[in-house]
Amino acid sequence: MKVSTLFAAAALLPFALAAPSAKPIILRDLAKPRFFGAAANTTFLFNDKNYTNVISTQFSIFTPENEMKWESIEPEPDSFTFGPADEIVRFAESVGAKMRGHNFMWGNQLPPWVNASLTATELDKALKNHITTIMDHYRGKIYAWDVINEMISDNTPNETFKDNIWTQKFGEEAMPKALAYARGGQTAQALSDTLYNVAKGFLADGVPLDAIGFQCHFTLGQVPSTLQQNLQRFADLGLDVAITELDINIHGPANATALAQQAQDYWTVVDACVQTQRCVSVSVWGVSDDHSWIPNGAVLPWDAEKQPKPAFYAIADAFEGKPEP
Ligand code: 9MR
Repeated sequence: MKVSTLFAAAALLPFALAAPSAKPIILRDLAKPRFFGAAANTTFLFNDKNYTNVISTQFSIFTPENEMKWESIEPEPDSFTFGPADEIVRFAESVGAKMRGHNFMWGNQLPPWVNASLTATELDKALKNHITTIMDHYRGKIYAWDVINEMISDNTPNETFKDNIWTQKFGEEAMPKALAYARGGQTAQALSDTLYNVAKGFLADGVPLDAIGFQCHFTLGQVPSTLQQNLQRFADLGLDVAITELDINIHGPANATALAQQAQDYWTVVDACVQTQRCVSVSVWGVSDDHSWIPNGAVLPWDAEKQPKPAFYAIADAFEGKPEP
């Protein structure tokens, strides 16, 4: 009798000691019916407890930061390394989150064997095999694929497509080819008019394009004021749209003023999605500032200690339809 009383007392203790706290803010819940996502990275997934904690609770969709890129997943011809990407897919399943696949056709992070010495026919065969093998492996597990990544030239309107192995070998047939092999899309602003015309032309030609992803790697204070309009015009073509790689680079000291501006910028981007009926998700490119591809930009909604920054609360407000901070 005495023992059980003691147990009960011990079990109650933590609750008794815990300060009464407000309901935790869970962005994946606030985002509904949209998804709130992050780029996930196996280097940190189970190796940084606080990262694991945030990534397990806040997101409803993940993009592998590098694990599905060509050099990682098919480093040798027809020899696939699915392990690390599978790890993220299993993790997503375990927390009830969806997956974005990233990516099939890109000029970067290609293995040495995918090079200009391949003939167009050989490259075509390799592309088809790459896309179909990976899609077969992940059949039913991927909500959306970034089939095409960064193919519109930065030098538009002088040039429509980037100069890379795909455009060198296939010319303007490159993107339709990838989409036809995958049936699926991705890209972004001054590029946007070009992309818009390309997308419109594709749809008129019956190319199976479903959606456009907008990366949104922005500099502090420079979110385009036309973002929502831009999302809307693609949506009006009958395409789904998504914010796929959001981060805001402070480029300087992360003082209170910068953090407040960053919060406002995050709010603006998330609100643009919320105001666009066909915008299906907002994904941040990473989770916490210490594990970003931009090492010193304080770009993400959680700081290096995995504490929520003002941007985190601004995202919550935007998903909830509350005014900007
Ligand atoms: O965040 C990724 C970083 O870890 C890689 O080193 C880099 C290699 O090119 O790619 C980064 O992710 C890119 C994404 O795949 C496509 N859009 C731009 C992202 C940032 O460079």
